Amino acid sequence: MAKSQTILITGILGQDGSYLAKHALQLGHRVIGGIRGAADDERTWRLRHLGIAADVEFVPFDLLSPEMIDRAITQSRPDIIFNFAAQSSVGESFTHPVATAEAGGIGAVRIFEHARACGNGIRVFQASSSEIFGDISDTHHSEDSFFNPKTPYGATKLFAHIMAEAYRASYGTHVSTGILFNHESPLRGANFVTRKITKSLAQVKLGRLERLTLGNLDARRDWSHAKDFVQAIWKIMALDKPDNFVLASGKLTSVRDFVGMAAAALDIRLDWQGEGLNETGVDRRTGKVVVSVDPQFYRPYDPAQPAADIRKAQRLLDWNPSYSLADLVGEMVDFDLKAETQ
Ligand code: NDP
Ligand code: GDR
Repeated sequence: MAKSQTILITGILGQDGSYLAKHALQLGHRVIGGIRGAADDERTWRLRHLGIAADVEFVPFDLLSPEMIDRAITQSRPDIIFNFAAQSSVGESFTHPVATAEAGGIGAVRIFEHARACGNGIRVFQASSSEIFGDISDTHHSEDSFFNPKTPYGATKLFAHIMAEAYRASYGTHVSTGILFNHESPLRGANFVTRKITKSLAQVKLGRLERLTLGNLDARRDWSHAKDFVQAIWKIMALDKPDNFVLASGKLTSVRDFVGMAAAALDIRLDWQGEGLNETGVDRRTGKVVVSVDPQFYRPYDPAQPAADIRKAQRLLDWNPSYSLADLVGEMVDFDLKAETQ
């Protein structure tokens, strides 16, 4: 992508949209962000943190509004659309399944349809998710695995994923997908487990919070840095042929171990005691319980996440994650400690 292009990013106020906007601006492209509601200081905090809020143009955009989708794309005339907008919380999809499906499923198809209908070669990136794998017995998840999601969020993302393939096959539309495993950063929403952990433990360290309460400590996830994924996503969109790519680190870590790493980065030595709902993390120095389990954070269904197979991305994108999990945890903890003391 040598010449300057117009990039439309839906969900630009979220974690991935913000990092992608920064990446595109650094490369000299024009960035237009689709947002619902006002671009006020509170909602643009990620763009402001990255120092790019003034460099981005905004258009009104809501996945639930066909008119707004059409108007945003017609007015922006983008070369590439990065569709990051979605109700992105798996937990929340259990309480809002219809809104999750309408936005992440039908909303995505409306974008593909616009790209097809305008016929001028708009490229679209669709953010698919490792949640589309669901309950499968393969040891490694690749682009060709069987998909068997069991959460409303996962089913929604699979619908959009398969529609992306249908648009490629049926109409030749340039729609690529990233089957994204978990990726985190200091800009991660505090409703996701990693940021909840780093933010809460920073508060515990500063004496502002008694304890961090979590759900399933045994859940394992493949956590990468969002910045690494943005690099790969950009490479996907530079390929002449649209395709699907699994992006991940290939390493699984439990929520319990992530808590241990974040605590260690804050110089808190944790001893785990008890089991199940009675499990606690005790600060060895003070003897106080600083981590406990609360059933309200358990999900009705929480599929295990087996290891990812990232060989296709390694081979065709010449990509590998550059951040270790320890680097990621350290960066998140530093950010939260600083934010809490400002
Ligand atoms: P975030 O939750 O940080 O950002 C999602 C953005 O979507 C928010 O800016 C939100 O806007 C916007 N949005 C939500 N609903 C609508 C709607 N109806 N119309 C328009 N915009 C809407 O997510 P991430 O940046 O972490 O993820 C980006 C994408 O990648 C998402 O689609 C997510 O499902 C997917 N994904 C993410 C992974 C991860 O680990 N981060 C892994 C796999 C997939 P507002 O600011 O107004 O709330
Ligand atoms: P996930 O991320 O569901 O994988 O979806 P999340 O951080 O919400 O949960 C990861 C695992 O941690 C367990 N968990 C908790 N989760 C939250 N949020 N809060 C808690 O208190 C808690 N305690 C334990 C969960 O049960 C789960 O097993 C993310 C999102 O970014 C999706 O958009 C994306 O598609 C997937 O990653 C891949």
